[in-house]
Amino acid sequence: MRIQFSLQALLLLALMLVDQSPCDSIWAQELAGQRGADSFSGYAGNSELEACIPPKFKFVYRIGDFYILGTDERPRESDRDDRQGKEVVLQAVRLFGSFLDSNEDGKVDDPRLLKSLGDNFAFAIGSDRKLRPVEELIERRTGRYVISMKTDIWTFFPNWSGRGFRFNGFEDSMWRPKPMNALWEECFHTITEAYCRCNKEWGFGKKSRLGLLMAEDIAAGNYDIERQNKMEGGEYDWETAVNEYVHQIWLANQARKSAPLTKSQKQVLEFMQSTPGFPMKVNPKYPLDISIRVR
Ligand SMILES: [Ca+2]
Repeated sequence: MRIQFSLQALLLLALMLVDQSPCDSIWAQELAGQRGADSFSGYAGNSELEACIPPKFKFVYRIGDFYILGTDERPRESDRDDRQGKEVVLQAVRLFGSFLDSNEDGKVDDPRLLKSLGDNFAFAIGSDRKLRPVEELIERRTGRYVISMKTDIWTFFPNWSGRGFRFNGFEDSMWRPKPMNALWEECFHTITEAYCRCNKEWGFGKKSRLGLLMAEDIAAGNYDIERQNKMEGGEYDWETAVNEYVHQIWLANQARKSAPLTKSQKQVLEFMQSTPGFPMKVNPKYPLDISIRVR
C-alpha cells in the first residue's frame, strides 16, 4: 500500500514538473542555446596557435577559431593616461562581434567570413616590440597572418563614434578623420582581408574590381597613393592601398557622408553593399558575447 502510494505520488510529481513553467523555460533556454551555437558549430579552438601565444599576452579570446590576443600594456596614444591594455582587447572583441553579427541576433551573419578569419588570420594587440616575435611565430607555425593594433603607435579612442567629422572628399590614401580610433581600421582591414579569401568577387590586386576602381580614380586625378608611397620609401604596396581606399569609403559612408564621394568611390560603396552579409556599420558597444575567453 505504501509502495503504491509512493508510486502515485512520484507520478503526480513528475506530471506537475512537466507542467511547470520553469521546466519550459529551461527547455527554451537550451533550445535557444543550441540555435545560438549554430554559427559556431565545428569550432573547437586551435591548440597549435594557442601554444604560440606567450604568457605576456594576458588576454586571449576567440570567436569560432578566430583569435584575438593582447598584452596588458597601456595604449600610449589615447584619450586618458589610465587606459589599460585590457580595454583595447575587449573593444576589439566587441568590434569583431559587431562586424560578424551586424543585426545583433547573436548569430554570425556570414559563417564563411568567420571560417575565413579563423583559417587565415589572428588579431594581436600590444606594443610593436612585443608583437613582432609573436606575429612571426604564429605565421610560421600555423600559417595564420597576424594583423595587429600597435598600441604604442596608433590611436585608441574608445569613445570615438565614427561620426561628426568634417568631410569634403579625400585626395589621397593618407586621409583619416581626426580624432580617430585606429582600432576600428585594423579590425575592418582584417574583415576585408578575410573576404578576399572567401569571396571570389573580392580582391585588391590591379585586375580586381576594387583595384580597377581605384586605378580609375587615380587616372581621373581624384585620388593619389604616390605621396604615401614616397613617404614609405616606395614600400606602399598596391594591395594595401586598395584596402585603405575601401576603408576610407566605408568610413565616410557609415558617418552618413557619402555625398562627396567620386563616381568610382560610389561604385566601391555599391560593391560592398552588394556583398551578402557585408557589415556596412559597426557598433563598438556591441552588446552580445559571442566570444570565448581562452585566457
Ligand atoms: Ca546575425
